[in-house]
Formats: sequence, structure tokens, C-alpha cells
Amino acid sequence: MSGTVCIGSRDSQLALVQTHWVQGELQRAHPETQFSVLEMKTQGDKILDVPLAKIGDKGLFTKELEAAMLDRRTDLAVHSLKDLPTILPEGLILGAITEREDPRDAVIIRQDLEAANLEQLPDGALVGTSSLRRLAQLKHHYGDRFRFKDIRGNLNTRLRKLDEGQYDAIVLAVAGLKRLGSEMASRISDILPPEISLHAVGQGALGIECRSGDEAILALLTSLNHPPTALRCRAERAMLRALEGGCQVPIGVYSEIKDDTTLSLQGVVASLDGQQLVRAHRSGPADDPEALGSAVADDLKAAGAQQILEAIFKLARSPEVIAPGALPAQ
Ligand code: DPM
Repeated sequence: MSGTVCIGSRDSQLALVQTHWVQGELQRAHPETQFSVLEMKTQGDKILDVPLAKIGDKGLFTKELEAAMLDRRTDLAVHSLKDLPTILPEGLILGAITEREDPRDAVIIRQDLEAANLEQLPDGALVGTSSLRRLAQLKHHYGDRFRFKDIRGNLNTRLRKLDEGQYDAIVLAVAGLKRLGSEMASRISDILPPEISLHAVGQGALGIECRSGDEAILALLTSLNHPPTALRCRAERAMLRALEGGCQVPIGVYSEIKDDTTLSLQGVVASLDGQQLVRAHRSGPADDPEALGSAVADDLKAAGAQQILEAIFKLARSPEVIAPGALPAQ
């Protein structure tokens, strides 16, 4: 394809690293096409001091990028897949899912503390996270051993707040830290195993969105798609969609492909205080990831997930909500 293809991106440091990687890969695979980047702010980048639950959840970090594609100001958009709602606006589709980075959650302990992981922290230590998913699972596992406090800002800001002593430890995605380079990645003290924290749906993968029916763009994107990651993420997203979870819900997953033909998916739903936690685990044929995702969602509902989520949605709708709001750590 000749001509210029315009890629929309949020303007945060991590978003731009990801977009420039996609731009480079596309440029290498399609030298005859020119790939440009249009940076923009999303609602979620503009409102930084209000809990997410108060500004509405779905599409907070994606809407402006989607409007630009529908207006033909851009041709595709690069997202952290975990920030992309499971239902896309009419006229847009997921054109590719890139190979997943490590999807697990990392713990970063303040450098002047002796502890190498959460286990070794003293009782009452202050842990920073704005993720309800991380909060609920850590409370479930550690009971009331730790105190938790909301933390905002990009990764550099969060690390600075940790170093200044405002927290004893923070929890972040391994993937974001790795993408920002070895200096950031070297700050990881420990990685949370699935027994303690299941990661967010789509965590570690990039989702490339484009106009449905735009065959020329879809053809360009095939080189970026990583089929095993795409199958796992489709199953995870189908589970989330069936649970009607927005991006800010205590829902976690863990997926694997076994012998190329079998997909396994674990899901967890927890209450904000960590008191209730339901799990489900199933395997199914890898060629129907959506069926597996909705079957795991059904198992979770049968185990009580619906009541847990309804209580959280009700809380989110109330004007008094104090639940920590997650904003992308850039
Ligand atoms: C979503 C959550 C967070 C981001 C909620 C969750 C974490 C917010 C926080 C949906 N998006 O994970 O339960 O800890 O305050 C985000 C990050 C990345 C994409 C940063 C992170 C990078 C990793 C990736 C923010 N979005 O999770 O530490 O691309 O998967």
C-alpha cells in the first residue's frame, strides 16, 4: 500500500513508547507506506484528580482516539489492551493483538527497606495501588496485615513517591516497567504469582484498533498479530464482557495455551475488602476462545460473582464513592 497511514496515540510516555514500537514494526514490514503518529489527550489524561468511578469508566482512555478514526483523521490506534473496553464502538474493530509481554504484577519495595518482597514487609506497611483488582486480591491473601493507599500519576511519579517514603511498596504491571527500559525494570523487587494475584484481562498485550471493513489497513496489521496471544486475550475479554466488568473492577485472569490446541483460563472475582473471592478454571478448544471465556464467566456467576459485582457497581454509582480510581500509570 502506498501513501500515508496515520496512527493515533495517547501522549503519555508509555503510550508513545508503545506506539513508536508499532510504527517501527509497520514501517519495517511495509517500506512503501509512510507511517505517521498523531498524539492526543484522552479524557482520562485530562482529569487526574477524580476517582475513575466518578467520571464514568468505559472508554476513558480510548474515546478520543476512536473518534479520530471514525472522522478519518487517523487510520489506527494503539492501546494497552487492558485499557480497551470489551465492546468497541460501531464501525471499529480490533485489527491485531501483539505478542504479550509478561502479564503479571510486580511489587516494588522502597529501596531503603530490607524486605525483598511483600512477605518480608513489617505488619502495617503501606502499599500503594489504585487497582481494585490488586487491592482486593492482596487483602484476600494477606488479610489486614498491610495498609493500602491510592497512588496516581505516571510510572516516574509513582516511583518518586515511593522513594520519597510516601509508601513502603507499590504494585505495577511488569509489562509497563519493562517497556520503559531496563532501568525501570531493574526496580522490580518481586513478581506476584497467580496464587496471590491474577492479572487484568489483556494485561501485557497491545491492541491495535482500526475501522471495520478497512481492508487495506487490516492487511497491513496482520504482520503485528500474534495468534497465541490473540487467542488468550479473546478468551479473557469474552469472560470480562460476560461479567459486564468495566476496566476498573476486581476481576483477574490467567490463561495458557497447551499443546497448540487447548486453551486454559482461570478467572477470579473478589469483593473490595477481600472477604469474598470466587475462582473458576476451565480448559477448552483453542479455536473457540469466546466460548471458553463465557463458560468461565458462567462458572464464576454460579459461584457468586454476580452479587459481588453488583455491590461494587452500586457503590460506583453512589455520589459518595471513595473507592480508589485507577488512572493509567502512563
Ligand atoms: C487498568 C488498571 C490499571 C491500568 C486496573 C488493573 C492499573 C492502575 C493502577 C485497567 N489500567 O490493572 O487492575 O495500578 O493504578 C495501565 C498500566 C498499563 C496499561 C500500568 C499498570 C501497562 C501494562 C499493560 C493502567 N494500563 O497496570 O501498572 O500494558 O498491560
